[in-house]
Amino acid sequence: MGMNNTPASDRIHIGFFGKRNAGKSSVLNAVTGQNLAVVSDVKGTTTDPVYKAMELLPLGPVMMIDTPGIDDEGELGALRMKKSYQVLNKTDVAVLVVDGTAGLSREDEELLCKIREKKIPCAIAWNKADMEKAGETEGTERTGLETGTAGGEENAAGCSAEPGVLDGIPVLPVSAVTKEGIRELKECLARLGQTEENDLRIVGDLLSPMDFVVLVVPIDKAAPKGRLILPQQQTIRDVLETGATAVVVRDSELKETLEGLGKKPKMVITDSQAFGRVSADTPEDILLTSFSILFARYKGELEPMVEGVRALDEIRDGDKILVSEGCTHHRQCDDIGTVKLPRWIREYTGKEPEFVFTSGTEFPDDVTEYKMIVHCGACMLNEREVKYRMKCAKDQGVPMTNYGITIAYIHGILKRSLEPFPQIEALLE
Ligand SMILES: Nc1nc2c(ncn2[C@@H]2O[C@H](COP(=O)(O)OP(=O)(O)OP(=O)(O)O)[C@@H](O)[C@H]2O)c(=O)[nH]1
Ligand code: SF4
Ligand SMILES: [Mg+2]
Repeated sequence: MGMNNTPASDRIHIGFFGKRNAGKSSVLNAVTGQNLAVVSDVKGTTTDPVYKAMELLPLGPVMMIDTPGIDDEGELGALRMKKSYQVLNKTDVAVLVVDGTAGLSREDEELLCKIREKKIPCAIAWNKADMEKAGETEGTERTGLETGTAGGEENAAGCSAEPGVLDGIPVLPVSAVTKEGIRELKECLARLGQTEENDLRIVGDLLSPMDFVVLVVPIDKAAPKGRLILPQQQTIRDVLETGATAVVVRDSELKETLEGLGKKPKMVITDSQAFGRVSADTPEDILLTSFSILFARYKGELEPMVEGVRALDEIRDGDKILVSEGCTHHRQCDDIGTVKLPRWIREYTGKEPEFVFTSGTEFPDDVTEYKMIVHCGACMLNEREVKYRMKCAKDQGVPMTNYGITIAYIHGILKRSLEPFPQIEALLE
């Protein structure tokens, strides 16, 4: 089935937020047409974010996320709220579900503030419209969902918004029970989720049709069985899309392959871990770079990450270094972050820094205690989440870099691997 082939990190993340019992889980179920999330009249039913990858027409591959209520009480409640706010960091489109019979609350307003601050496209689902209707006098039939009309504007200050717009955010009356307004909500989400076509390429913009590119993929025990990892697949795909030729080899076959190719390749792209050997086996007149550098550039992070790695030269004994991984099940990352990287950093700096590790969705809000942050390749995180983490670091003045760039820097090959990008290479001078 095609729909499961889109990597989670490339899916548009749609998060449903709101107070307990507003009907977040119910509206999510109605939008997806599936019973994905548990619904009940007990407040606080959803205690952990629930993720579901699916195809949502007319938008395409999405990640639907149900969240715990943002008005929870007590210590456990605070923890649940924190989880919801963490989801917000990776949300591309937010749906604020409001119990229309109760109106907009202080918690809703606070969330809207955050959503605006983060510039997340948002819609308000004014839920339980079926109940509202029961209380209405006959003949006051609403005209529906004229998104963009000024009708709701005057509600901005008050708490009794009606269908229309609230501070530029569309407000849609829906009922998870009768399904009224659900189709309109879906269409609205599709509009909000449309990202500007970006023409960023992984490597294609550096190639011409019929160029040869040699990709070096070590098949060691850390490599997943029976397949290539996603960044490798995506790079091959991008090479092919350009009309260039991808030759894929292990590091052990690179030298002979280059000799036997009969044509000088435009570029060699290697896994960072094999950089040492690959650099030695690749003649100086062939451009050499790594998957992680290409991906950092693709995500717009190459420059800050290259700047960030220089903090290694200022490390002293006892300085704290945060090593952060994007997921908790990471066969392909194996012991790089926890074992090898700390060893290499100790060897390179000749110092004894203190390493602190986080993984998965944990990423500290306050990173001021760290001298630098070394993040994994973040292949499982979506763009918004990575940008959020980088912004945290930047706002607090903490240099941040990634594994691949750190490994290349420590082994003295970063400069060479930046050759295809002269402006960024210049940062190392
Ligand atoms: N009449 C009516 N009831 C609804 C509607 N949507 C949800 N409900 C009811 O409201 C209650 C709460 O719904 P949930 O979907 O569990 O609410 P939630 O926001 O996910 O709540 P928590 O997970 O506890 O934060 C349930 O009893 C639902 O049946 C609606 O559109 N109309
Ligand atoms: S690079 Fe990060 S997100 Fe990707 S598998 Fe490794 S630890 Fe997980
Ligand atoms: Mg729920």
